[in-house]
Amino acid sequence: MAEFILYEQIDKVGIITINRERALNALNSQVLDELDATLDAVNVDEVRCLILTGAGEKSFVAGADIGEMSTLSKQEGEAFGKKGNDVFLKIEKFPIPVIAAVNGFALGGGCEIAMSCDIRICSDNAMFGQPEVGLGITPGFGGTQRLARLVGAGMAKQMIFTARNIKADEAYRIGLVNAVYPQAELLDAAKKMAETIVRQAPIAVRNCKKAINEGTQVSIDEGVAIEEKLFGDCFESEDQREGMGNFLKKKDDLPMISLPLLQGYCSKLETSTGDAEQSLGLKLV
Ligand code: CO8
Repeated sequence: MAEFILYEQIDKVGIITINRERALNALNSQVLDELDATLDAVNVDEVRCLILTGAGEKSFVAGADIGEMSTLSKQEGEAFGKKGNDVFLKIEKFPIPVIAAVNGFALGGGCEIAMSCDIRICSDNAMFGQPEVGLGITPGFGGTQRLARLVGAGMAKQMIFTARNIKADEAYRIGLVNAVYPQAELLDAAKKMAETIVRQAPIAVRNCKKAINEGTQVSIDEGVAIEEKLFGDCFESEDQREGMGNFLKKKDDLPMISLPLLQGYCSKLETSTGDAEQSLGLKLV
């Protein structure tokens, strides 16, 4: 039984909560191990989207545990970096989408774990930053890499070199988060987004994640080749047959109208037959 990680499944959505509130959910080795084990235990045939958040209303994750790091040797430092990186890469490559609901401080390792998720939304009291250089270290859980990829090298360098924390509105402005919500509404907003995702065709969603993740690391030619392969993979699947079948069926179910009638109607409204067909939900016969 995990001490610092809570896991809850609501229908097809899994919610992972980092639950070490007395240390503002800072990541020590135990938290990382428990998070790793929790991810391994998620049944991805049942769960189609994950939400990652922190316990309480003050902090998402206030970084890697400074107490634990303070006495590390060079080798131990590197090993601790690898431990975090392995878990964060597992999140990034997780077969289903992961939404970070950033409910407060996301500093150092906290900003880094949020960036390993597919989508970030945050509360209005959230604060992001990579304060490592002030502690005499570099970001060690992927911050130099993911921040530069997300907000551009110039902005990432400014944030990392100055160790300046930024508030939710600035994080939104630079594209580090997709949306900002009042604290009390954040988790519901994350659930709503997750519910919208789980209503889509699951194989297609997984393939989109893979195509974006893999495609953004390579040339455009290689990227579109990755997409072609994953696009092709969707065909002959139940999702594709059902998804396209439903669309065509809906078209069949539309009320019918003859061309002369539609033309007469359109000339009165001064609109095109195509527009009228669409906006009125009619099928031309
Ligand atoms: N590590 C350990 N404990 C922490 C951390 C942390 N990162 N952050 C907060 N805490 C603890 C505090 O020590 C305190 O514990 P206690 O009550 O026992 O004294 C408790 O949480 C509450 O914190 P504060 O009293 O400081 O709360 P405030 O509201 O006054 O301040 C802050 C909140 C501003 C978030 C402040 O706690 C702070 O600055 N925390 C540190 C933030 C930080 O620098 N994070 C980056 C850490 S470095 C990092 O993440 C590197 C990642 C890569 C590692 C690679 C390894 C090789």
